[in-house]
Amino acid sequence: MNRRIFKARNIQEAMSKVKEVFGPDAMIISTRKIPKSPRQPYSKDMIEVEAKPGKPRENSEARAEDNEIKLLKDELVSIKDMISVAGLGYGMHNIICNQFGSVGLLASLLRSGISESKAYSIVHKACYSMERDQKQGCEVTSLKKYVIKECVRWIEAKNNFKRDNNSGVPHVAAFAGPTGVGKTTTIAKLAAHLSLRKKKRVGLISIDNYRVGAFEQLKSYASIMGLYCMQAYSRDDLVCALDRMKAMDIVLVDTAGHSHYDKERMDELSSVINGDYNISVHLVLSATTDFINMKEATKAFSVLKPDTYVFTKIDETKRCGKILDQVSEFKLPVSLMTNGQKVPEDLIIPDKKKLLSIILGKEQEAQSEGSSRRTQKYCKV
Ligand SMILES: Nc1nc2c(ncn2[C@@H]2O[C@H](COP(=O)(O)OP(=O)(O)OP(=O)(O)O)[C@@H](O)[C@H]2O)c(=O)[nH]1
Ligand SMILES: [Mg+2]
Repeated sequence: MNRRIFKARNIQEAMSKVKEVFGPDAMIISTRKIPKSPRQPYSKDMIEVEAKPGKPRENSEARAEDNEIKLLKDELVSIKDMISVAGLGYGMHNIICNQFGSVGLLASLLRSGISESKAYSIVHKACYSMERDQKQGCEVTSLKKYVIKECVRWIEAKNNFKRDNNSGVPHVAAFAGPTGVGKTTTIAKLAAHLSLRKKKRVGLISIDNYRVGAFEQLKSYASIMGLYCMQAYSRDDLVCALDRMKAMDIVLVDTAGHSHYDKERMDELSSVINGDYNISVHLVLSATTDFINMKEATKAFSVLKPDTYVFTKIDETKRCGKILDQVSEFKLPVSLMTNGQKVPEDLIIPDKKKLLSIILGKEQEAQSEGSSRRTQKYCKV
């Protein structure tokens, strides 16, 4: 028998019954709450789960049934997904019984690294919008589309380095963030992109006077690309360096990484880059950092009034979903992402679609498909 109905008191119990009969690869077809009999109004709540084995059987009957089930593909939920969702709070029991179609979507948001509360709120709102449209007689698409729409609402991408500069003064962009997140490397990648591909006049300034060799690191990239590079020790030095670079289209300023708990260094940095020079600030965060630490770093670096986010090291995690938590908590557009150590290749200037596919993990899925594509990078600028 390919399909079977299981009755249980809760999802967890139903899942263990399904697993016992069909094994860990079982697929869940539907769930529902069993209505109470009027003769037994005080009986315990019971649920019903319809499941099938995970691997199709080789006979024609099973194949015919699988074709039928293929039509429901998006509605099928693996036992693993069901267990991961059933273990959460947030009224999951109701979602599983009343909005079964959303369980797979919820599990997939969780797998991409979006927090439980955010994933739940996205799916909940998507279900609500879909029901509202149905009630109003509007044509509705799949729930998946409503979920995507809900995710898109939170994200914004902005190519901050594209603007044509007719103002006569260079666009000055400073990159700040915790230690070792990839500020200098990102500047080198962006400088190469802007100067070699976009034919802009690019200047580099390092105000990192803490780490030994920091200036030399930036300078060596500058010499390879034939770019002008200066070091500044103070606000006055920076003003002087900017004055000498006033013929540039864009000046990229590298700052020293420091702990976001170091208030003194934060104030010092703020006094150098904030002020009347109209310097845009880009907060660089590593995608490998957990959401709590990202949040704390953002709070601390907010004294610099950042204009955009730069998310680095997305190649080092399969869970970029936390970026959605981050951008919805502290709303700023994403200007750049980086996906590797290679300069200048590993740089992405995302549009909204690209950003969403990275957040939802679609890029990584594509990357791990097939050996020829395995070495391919996400997208080059
Ligand atoms: N895997 C990976 N590594 C990266 C990426 N970007 C930078 N790195 C590596 O991260 C390390 C630190 O990079 P830096 O550019 O020196 O970082 P930083 O933020 O300037 O560091 P401090 O100035 O010391 O705060 C280097 O080994 C880089 O090659 C990336 O996108 N992916
Ligand atoms: Mg650096």
